[in-house]
Amino acid sequence: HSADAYRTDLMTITRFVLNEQSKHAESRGDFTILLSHIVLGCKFVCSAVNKAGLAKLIGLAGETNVQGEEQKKLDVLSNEVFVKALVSSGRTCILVSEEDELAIVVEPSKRGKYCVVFDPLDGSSNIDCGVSIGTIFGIYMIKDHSEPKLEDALQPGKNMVAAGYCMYGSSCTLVLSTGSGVNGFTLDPSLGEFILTHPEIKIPKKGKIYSVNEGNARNWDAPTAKYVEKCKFPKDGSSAKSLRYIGSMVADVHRTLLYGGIFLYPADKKSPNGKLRVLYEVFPMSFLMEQAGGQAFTGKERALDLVPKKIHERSPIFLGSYDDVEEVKALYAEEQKA
Ligand code: P6P
Repeated sequence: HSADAYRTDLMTITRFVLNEQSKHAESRGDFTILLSHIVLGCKFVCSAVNKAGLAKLIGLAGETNVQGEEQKKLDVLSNEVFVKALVSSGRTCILVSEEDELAIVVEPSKRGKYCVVFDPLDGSSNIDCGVSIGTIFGIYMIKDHSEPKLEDALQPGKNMVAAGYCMYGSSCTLVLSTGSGVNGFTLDPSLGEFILTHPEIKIPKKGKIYSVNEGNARNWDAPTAKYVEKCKFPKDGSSAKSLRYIGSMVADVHRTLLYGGIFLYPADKKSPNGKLRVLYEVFPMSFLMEQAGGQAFTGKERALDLVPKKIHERSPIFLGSYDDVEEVKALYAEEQKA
């Protein structure tokens, strides 16, 4: 009976958010409207990514983005889709995209009370070989005042009201937190709806997997080197962890969230702040990890406490199962004392 009930009682992401919404008496549906526009963007990118091979969308757009990386057509397309969807929602006032050097201030007639930071297509270097890639986003509420200011986007991650990612892989999965837990939704292409498939995701307290680019090992600092050594040659007789590294943050983080373990992109001599961007990679993933019972650490502090100074600044990040990140914190604390 329960199976039948489930099939007819489809919990779509929109219904889910409306239910969440009803818990906040004062809200007037603005967040639901904003989210529905983000969902629309994800559906579009999902279809474009799946058609990429056929539609010859692959290949360089000839321009390079602010990161100095070759910009593939799908990057450009995805960014335009999300910017247009967010502006047309009428619920945003300032946007930060990985693809745009400057923050986008929304025209006055279309302004709302949210700031959205996003990477429209993270892991895009993997597009051509079909590895899963994704959209990552974080949402802040703006303090009421006349003109949107850059500091509205430079808030610590703990101020986020919501965060999530959409992974474009064998299926299209959207993982979202609005501050009371983490839920996963899978796109049913026949309905064009995201259906609740992973209710109340909780990350295992400890995991058996570590996820890092070992190719950078020569440049790691001592605590990171010690931690990775411990994963490979545990002293306490426990079994070594497995290494799983896809090189696409959304895919590596999604696996970590569901299976447990730790994902790390540490600082190294070449990149003292690591590689991943604070606003639209580190903060949203750290927000999700904490909401799922895990934690996120920069090597110095709780990731969500960091106050960014620039919209594209980077930070080292260690995130995942609570106990695994705790071990990293202990090693950095030891180094502080030494
Ligand atoms: P590396 C992809 O380009 C990305 O921004 C993240 O998605 C991914 O986690 C990271 O870079 C991979 O970096 O240096 O290991 O190739």
